[in-house]
Amino acid sequence: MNSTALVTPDVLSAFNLPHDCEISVLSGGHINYTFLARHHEKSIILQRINSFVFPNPAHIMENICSVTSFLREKIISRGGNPERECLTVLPTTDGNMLYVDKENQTWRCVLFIQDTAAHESASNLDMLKEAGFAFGDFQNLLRDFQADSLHEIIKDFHNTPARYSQLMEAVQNNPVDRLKTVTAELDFCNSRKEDCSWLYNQLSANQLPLRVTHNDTKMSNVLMDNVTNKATCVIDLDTVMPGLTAYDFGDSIRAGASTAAEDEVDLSKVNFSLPHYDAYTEGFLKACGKSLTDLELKSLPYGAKLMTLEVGMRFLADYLNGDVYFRTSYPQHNLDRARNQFKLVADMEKHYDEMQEIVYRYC
Ligand code: GN1
Ligand code: MG
Repeated sequence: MNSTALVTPDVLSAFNLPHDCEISVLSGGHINYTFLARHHEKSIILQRINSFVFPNPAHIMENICSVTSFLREKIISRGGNPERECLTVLPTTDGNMLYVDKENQTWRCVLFIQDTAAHESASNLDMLKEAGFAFGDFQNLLRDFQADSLHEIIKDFHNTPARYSQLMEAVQNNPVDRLKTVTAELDFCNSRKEDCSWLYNQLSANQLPLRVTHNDTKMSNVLMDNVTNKATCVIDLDTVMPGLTAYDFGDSIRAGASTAAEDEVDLSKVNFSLPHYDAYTEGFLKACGKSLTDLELKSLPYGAKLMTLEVGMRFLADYLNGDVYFRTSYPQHNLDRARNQFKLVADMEKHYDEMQEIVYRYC
């Protein structure tokens, strides 16, 4: 089915959009459906929220609205343009942040930021530096926000030992009989079981501060200005929650310092790039380095390794569970993604000391 058909006239009316809008799909995400609705000069983004992944969309919108209004004030007070530098949620005609359609699907609408684009990967190192700066700035602007006032949208989202347990549960249940195909991948995870707990233990012992984190800090979640190539706005705020700096830094490195796409099957093309890591780290620490504790700085490279291992375990668990969480294009898609991420983990482990040195160089 062409997914643009999901955008029914009712959905358009709910957000006061004309029925002859031109609708196109904005691809990239594995979870929500995202559409661009254009009408003459006006463009907005419509999203159908995945209710399996996000059972409480109202909580998402509460988090997004409180974080964006806080950011807006900060952006104004430093002389910026909040409509370009911050996500703006557009309410329905009756003033709600969400619309539930006849199929019981939940929709929201945000302002499209003109002359910007989301890029799946960085075409040069400056782009990575920009993305690093944008996510570091996001964190820095929110440093006085009461992190624990936010809803925990997905429980244990970056709790790596819990993700390991979920993988073990999938192994036990083996609901679609795929277990026999993943022996090497499970060995890889099992031999890193102890590593999974490092960040979690530091957090539990109050050694690392709880921050407002984005939790899905890939390149494509920063809009870049088409003219200046500067990072303009951090988007996809669904998973903004209390978390650790190492989650955001780490997830960016996972996605941005790989030499190949997340589902590249030729693993000889999947390598960890130190120059990419260096560029991102420079941008990130320039924006927020001064507000990080010594242990937070030390935790950053570990975050890169753990976020990569973690999403690899999530892909593997979803493969074993029959692809119920991440959208896939072919039966082995999640397994290919998992293998790809594990290759990256192994590569990061080889470069760990250099990763640590680069952090200290920029702080
Ligand atoms: C999902 O849908 P997308 O691409 O924004 C996932 C992230 C993963 C990412 C892997 C809510 O994000 O945690 O890192 O896929 N989001 C959720 O590409 O699970
Ligand atoms: Mg996302």
